[in-house]
Amino acid sequence: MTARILTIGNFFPSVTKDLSKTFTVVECPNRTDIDVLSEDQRSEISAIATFGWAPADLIKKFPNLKLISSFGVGYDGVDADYAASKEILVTHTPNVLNDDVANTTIVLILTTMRRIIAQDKYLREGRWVSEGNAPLTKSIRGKKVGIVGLGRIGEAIAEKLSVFKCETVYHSRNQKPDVPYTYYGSLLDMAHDCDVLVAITPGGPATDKLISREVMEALGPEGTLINVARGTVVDEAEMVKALQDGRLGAAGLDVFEDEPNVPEELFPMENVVLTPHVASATWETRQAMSDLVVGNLVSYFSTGKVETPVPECADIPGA
Ligand code: NAP
Ligand code: 8YV
Repeated sequence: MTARILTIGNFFPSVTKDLSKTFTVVECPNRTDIDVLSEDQRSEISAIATFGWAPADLIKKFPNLKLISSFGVGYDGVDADYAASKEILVTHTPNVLNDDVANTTIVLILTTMRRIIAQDKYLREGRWVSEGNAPLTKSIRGKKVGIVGLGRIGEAIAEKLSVFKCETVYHSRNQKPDVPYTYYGSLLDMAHDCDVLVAITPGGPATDKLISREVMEALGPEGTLINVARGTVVDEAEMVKALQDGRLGAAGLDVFEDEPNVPEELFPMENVVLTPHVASATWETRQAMSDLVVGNLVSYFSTGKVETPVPECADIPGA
């Protein structure tokens, strides 16, 4: 009997097509479809492909699960510790998205600092004609940019920033050997010294509200906050207040605490640029991520080894 794979969510058609060459695919486009599966059907599932969602309660429903292949590099919605405790492997899709996520970050920095959305609106409203030239904005050149989380994507952002002649510094729990960027053990000190702060850490409890009111106030009225990590990494309610009061200068945000809901107070703010969690959302990158979701499944069931396990599963056979 071929292995049965459960797909949760709307994957590219190529994913179902590729998986069907080797496996029997059970599709659940909506999470509620899972409730319709009988106990027998659930016990036949050997692996799950999912968009970053597999809490312990879901994992418990599948007694013969061997592998969770998650789409996305961030897997804060997958209970990897619980999975590992049950010898279930978890994989994710690192590296293939570094370039597009870093590009989106650069676009957000520039769009926010140069007020491109507001400038476009100024022109369309006829204000160039009626009021003359639009207000001046801030240059990125020579600015100090603090990266919170100099991992795979953080490093890609730092490399791209060098083209703009920025001074890049970083904060993470561990200092990295062999990187040409100044390390700050204290996030607060780094925020105080920076013009721009870029959050690009994982989500989850360890980074919950890491960008606190104090950090935003240290960044200050002239500072720009960019969040491409997870909404939970920034204290969103405090961010809204800080932007309203002018204690924080500007923000470029791709991720939010309660997606797809975004605080409406942000909508009229011309110093804020909002994108709907699209940092990796190009056809090319999403195809590469899809291929890796499939690749991990095919590799596991044909060789016993996966391509890109998450660190929590390092000790499980196949990782
Ligand atoms: P990575 O290589 O694992 O890098 C994560 C970095 O964050 C590391 O430098 C890590 O260093 C640091 N970090 C982790 N916990 C921290 C903490 N509590 N305080 C300070 N720094 C901490 O991951 P990646 O591939 O670069 O991806 C990073 C994240 O970006 C993903 O997990 C995801 O949340 C987000 N992302 C968002 C999008 C989007 O569409 N907006 C797309 C892709 C990824 P230390 O361990 O030394 O602290
Ligand atoms: C994903 C992301 O596309 O990789 C991540 O961590 O946030 C995005 O690239 C998104 O999570 C959709 O599942």
